Amino acid sequence: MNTINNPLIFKTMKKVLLSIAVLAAIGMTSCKNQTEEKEETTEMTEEVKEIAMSETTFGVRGNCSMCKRTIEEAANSLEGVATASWDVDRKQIHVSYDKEVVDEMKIHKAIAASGYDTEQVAGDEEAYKTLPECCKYDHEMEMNLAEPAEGEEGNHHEME
Ligand SMILES: [Cu+2]
Repeated sequence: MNTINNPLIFKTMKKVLLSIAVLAAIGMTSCKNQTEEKEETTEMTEEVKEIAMSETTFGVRGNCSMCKRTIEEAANSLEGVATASWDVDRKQIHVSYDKEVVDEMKIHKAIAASGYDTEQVAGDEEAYKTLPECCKYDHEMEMNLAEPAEGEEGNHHEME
């Protein structure tokens, strides 16, 4: 009577047992892989990985080198992201990633969660509030610029 009365406990136990089973299965397959496929596949998996790597470039707002660190860390924190490099002049990030593991929208969302606007996902407001003052970028800022900001170029010409 008691156990039937409490479906929550039953459900939780089921969940726990299921995760143990899954973990055991993963453990078993990875051991198997290590012993059986060790020598044969080393070369092949490297090749496959290279082919699977995708590249993307999209706009991300930000001000300075601290923004750069936060933005890149957010992208790099995702499993499947190989490299992430944000360009302060172009307000643009370049990411290479394994599309079998992570998709582009996840990268947008991770950056947005750290407080930064991407061209597809608005930055999380709470995270934005915790950014250092110098990093509180303008939400109207142009991003995805083809060339570095004109102001700097102009100054160089005046100097000549
Ligand atoms: Cu900054």
